Amino acid sequence: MSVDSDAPRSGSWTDSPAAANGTSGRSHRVALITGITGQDGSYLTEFLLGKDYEVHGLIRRSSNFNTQRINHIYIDPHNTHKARMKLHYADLSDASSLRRWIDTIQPDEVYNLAAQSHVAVSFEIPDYTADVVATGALRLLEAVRSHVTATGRSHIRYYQAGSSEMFGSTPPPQSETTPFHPRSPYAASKCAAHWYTVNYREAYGLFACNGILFNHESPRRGENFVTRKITRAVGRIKIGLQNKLFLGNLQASRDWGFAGDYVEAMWMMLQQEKPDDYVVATEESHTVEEFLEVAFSYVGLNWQDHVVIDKRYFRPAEVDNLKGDSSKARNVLGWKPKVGFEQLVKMMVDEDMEMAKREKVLVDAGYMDAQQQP
Ligand code: NDP
Ligand code: GDR
Repeated sequence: MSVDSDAPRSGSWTDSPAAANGTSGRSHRVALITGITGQDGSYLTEFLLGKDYEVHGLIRRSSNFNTQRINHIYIDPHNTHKARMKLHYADLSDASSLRRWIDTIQPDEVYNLAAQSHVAVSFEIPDYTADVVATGALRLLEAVRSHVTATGRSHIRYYQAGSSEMFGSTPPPQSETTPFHPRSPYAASKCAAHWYTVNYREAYGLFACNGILFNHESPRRGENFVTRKITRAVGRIKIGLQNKLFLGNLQASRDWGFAGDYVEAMWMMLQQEKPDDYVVATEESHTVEEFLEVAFSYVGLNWQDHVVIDKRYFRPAEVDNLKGDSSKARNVLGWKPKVGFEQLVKMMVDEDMEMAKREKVLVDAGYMDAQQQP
């Protein structure tokens, strides 16, 4: 996939003077997404393209392709009439790149989804996590604010990807009024990003919203988050490519929903008359052990025969119990989840069974080592 790093400074998708004043003269609404290559970025892009948006994604340079989750919706930018998703190199640690792309793209909506999003990893690389998750959000807010000041495009709307991890050790149910007590460098950084967003709303009148999203999963979930780690293992164990699954704390409880449902809530927040903050959750909580039970038994396996506890997957400080109260999002936005817990687990297992079957073909043909596991 090629990245349009040489995008025009003016062209069919840049703003007309009318749009600069807040009335869009363009035929499509324009969204800018950071973290477009991630789980949520891919679902949000599909959702916005379905609503006839033009979608610009900022991607970071990587030595390997990192666009697997959006390859299926990519159309070569040379095909100007059809390509409505465009990619540009930038990084949340590089303020100049953020400002440049905001000025060039002139988006109507900005979704800040980029993050070093792994809680356990944030204990290993706390400095970097704070730089991207906390200061990165500040850099993007500042790029939007200075763009608005320079152009008068005050209709621009900003979404910040907040997290239930911010509640940390505060007991459930957690709502917008529940105090934060973060338990990791990641969660503390998300708290900072949350308050930067509130501050830019109050200080500059920016239309800026925090979505406080509880865990959401899918077949596109990163393979080192616990749900996907489990469903990948279920597929591989069932097909005979793996026998053991090493995990940490099985008693942690999470409010797990489906990512496809949650990106809709992000969009809904930016369609309201006034900017505000919303909790998005299923309002049901399950332990990791319960997830194991549903996933393994679905394919006729007993998880106790395969799971081994490994201390290395325990965290220096754990978040024991998350369960959201999303009544505000349900009442004000009219949002509610469509996919329930069991349906989600089975959807992930089904997809990972298919992936394991494809892997088995490669292993049997000698193209892949069965030990190569996530
Ligand atoms: P992922 O980890 O799947 O995706 C993170 C994205 O951020 C990737 O596109 C990644 O790029 C990009 N990224 C990482 N570092 C940088 C950087 N320095 N500059 C630019 N881009 C960067 O996360 P999710 O899709 O699951 O989550 C989306 C957002 O929502 C994140 O901010 C996460 O913290 C937050 N969140 C997620 C929840 C969940 O349950 N999924 C719940 C609550 C909040 P690359 O592909 O190159 O790695
Ligand atoms: P979380 O998700 O930390 O909630 O953050 P993760 O799936 O990593 O952990 C959930 C719970 O499972 C326990 N656990 C393990 N976790 C992992 N990753 N690997 C293991 O082997 C394992 N064994 C047990 C963890 O201790 C934890 O209690 C996710 C991310 O998407 C964040 O970006 C987001 O903000 C929050 O969800 C809401």
